[in-house]
Amino acid sequence: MKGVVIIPTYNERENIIPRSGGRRNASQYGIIDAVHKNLPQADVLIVDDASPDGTADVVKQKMKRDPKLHLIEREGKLGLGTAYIRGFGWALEHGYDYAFEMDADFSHDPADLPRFIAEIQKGADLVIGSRYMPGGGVVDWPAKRMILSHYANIYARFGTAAPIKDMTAGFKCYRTEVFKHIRMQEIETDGYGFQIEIDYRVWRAGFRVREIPIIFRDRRMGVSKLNKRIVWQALFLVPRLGLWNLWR
Ligand SMILES: Nc1nc2c(ncn2[C@@H]2O[C@H](COP(=O)(O)OP(=O)(O)OP(=O)(O)O)[C@@H](O)[C@H]2O)c(=O)[nH]1
Ligand SMILES: [Mg+2]
Repeated sequence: MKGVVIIPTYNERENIIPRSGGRRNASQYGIIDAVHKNLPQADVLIVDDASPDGTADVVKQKMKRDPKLHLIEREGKLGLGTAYIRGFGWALEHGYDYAFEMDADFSHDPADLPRFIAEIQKGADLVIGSRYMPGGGVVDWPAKRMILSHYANIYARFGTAAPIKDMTAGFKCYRTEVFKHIRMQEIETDGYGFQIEIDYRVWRAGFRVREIPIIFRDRRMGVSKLNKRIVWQALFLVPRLGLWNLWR
């Protein structure tokens, strides 16, 4: 099985090349090396949106020595949703059997990667790394974000009726076959809304969705990109998906 870990980036230079100095312990790996270390068989695809901090330049430097690293550069900050859609298309074109969604900022622990593959091998089409099931959780987040995320998930689950406990999760693995059956070009949501909408569509299409517990940590380096627009978009998306259920 051929796999790729897709990592969208906007100003994540420090998570790709950690600051020099100090001992080189495991936590000082950059995210690309950490993925290779934990899942040596998979490639990595970075989808960068012309990050002003020069993220793409450091990726290009690494590519000279890393044949398993790939880069798509987009012309500006076009959002996480379309970055993933672009990456999914690329994974299909290049014949990968599975593709991951993963953040660059170490909120998602690269050591968890093999557990997702185990579920794909058992027959899952989409494996979601879930914070809201026994064994899962969130560490180091400010109380405000914990509360927002918790209620957003209750709202999304009841509003869409999808039997998924963590619908805003962004650490996932898909069998790429799934991408052939989901009309990606219809998805216009970004951020959390994107995660909810794609999970909903995969579930509605009859694919096998499986959740595994993960611990999510606050970003290691760099600044947050969460904004109000993303929250509002997710708020309006849920009733829209709920209405779809009644309609079909
Ligand atoms: N290509 C691309 N990547 C993005 C964009 N927005 C966010 N990302 C990346 O998507 C991943 C998740 O975004 P984050 O900003 O970490 O979202 P979050 O975890 O909800 O919030 P913070 O960690 O607090 O910022 C990170 O790797 C970001 O660099 C975007 O517009 N384009
Ligand atoms: Mg983050």
